[in-house]
Amino acid sequence: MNTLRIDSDRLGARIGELAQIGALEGGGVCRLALTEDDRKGRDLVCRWMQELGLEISVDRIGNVVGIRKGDEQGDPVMTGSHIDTVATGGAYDGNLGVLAGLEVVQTLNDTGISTKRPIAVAFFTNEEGARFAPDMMGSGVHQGALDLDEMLAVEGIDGKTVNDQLSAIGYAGDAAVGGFRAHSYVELHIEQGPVLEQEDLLIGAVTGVQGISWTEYTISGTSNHAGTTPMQFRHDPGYVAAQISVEARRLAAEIGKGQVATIGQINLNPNLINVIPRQAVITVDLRNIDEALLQQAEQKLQSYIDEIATAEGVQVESRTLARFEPVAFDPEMIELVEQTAQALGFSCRQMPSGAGHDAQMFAPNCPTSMIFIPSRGGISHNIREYTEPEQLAAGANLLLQVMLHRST
Ligand code: HGY
Ligand code: MN
Ligand code: MN
Repeated sequence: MNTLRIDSDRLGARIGELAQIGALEGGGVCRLALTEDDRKGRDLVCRWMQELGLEISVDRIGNVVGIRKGDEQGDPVMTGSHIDTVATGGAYDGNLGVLAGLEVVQTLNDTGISTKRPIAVAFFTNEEGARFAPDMMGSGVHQGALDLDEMLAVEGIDGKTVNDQLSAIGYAGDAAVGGFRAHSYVELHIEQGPVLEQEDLLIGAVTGVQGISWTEYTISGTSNHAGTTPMQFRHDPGYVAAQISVEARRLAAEIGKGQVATIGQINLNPNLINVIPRQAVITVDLRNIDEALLQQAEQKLQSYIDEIATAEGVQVESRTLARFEPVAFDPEMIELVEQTAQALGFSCRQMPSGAGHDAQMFAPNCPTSMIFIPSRGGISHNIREYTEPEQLAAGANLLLQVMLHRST
């Protein structure tokens, strides 16, 4: 194993500087996709890419790719992630993968090491899907899994479209989408779960990503007076939304085998204490590593909703916001991550990802895997998200070695 190592202080300083953009009072980061803060974050990372001599391209959905030339032409060995966050995000989710990629480049620049293959570092538009669904939007378009025009037309939770907001922040690029191919893709990311910490391990060699199903249900009933309307005459969307929430939890327990269900949004209209709601809008996030079980969860929930809607005399319209099947990463890449971790003396285990990632969009098109490092308390999508500097450094050093191996 060579003695090349990243500069962990420099990596930490970049993570800290980027986290200032969209910083929340009391900690954490809010940098929702295609907002003014996203623009500022993009500008900063592009400046760093420029300073590192990368050749920068911006594509039609705002993905940004910086390429370090290789001795030979050809598909690059690629890394990257996202710099958009959820509204109550942390400094590491996504950001780490992009900045560790820049740190790999700077380490190679500083030591004058050239690689046979080009190296690419990217950040992808709207990985989170929190403002504009689906998640992994930019990487999905970049790799041809999602349609550009459909995604540009997506309206966000604030009624604005991707297309408008992309132009508003000045990142509607002209590079084509869908055809970019990497030689291989490896992404460093915090685990965002409790496994590595609980097993006192440093590295996760990620085997794949579980299936994701996001559905929005709009429930329409009869608004009425809270005091004068006898219970048997009610058609209450709020009550049906509450039942869906309870059933989703029960269903996850019944199916088991890693099935998860989350009600992230419930909006009532008019949302007043003494008015039976006219409408309720609820979102359901179902996930499972097993596609058949995920379909079972979807079907069982839908039948339950049909039943209670009839009983309550309300109408329910459903809209699919995201649907991605489980993805398996490349066995050779997984083994490379694992063996390189062991060669570096890092404890390591293979594990699937509970969260969606840009890497899953590359998996059908090139050998792909991911590197996980621990999340303190297994916490993420929460302002208390934290990972130790030594763990960040280990992840970035492993990324350096894996990318060196693939590009020389
Ligand atoms: O939802 C997810 O799994 C990711 O954070 N976009
Ligand atoms: Mn992420
Ligand atoms: Mn996330």
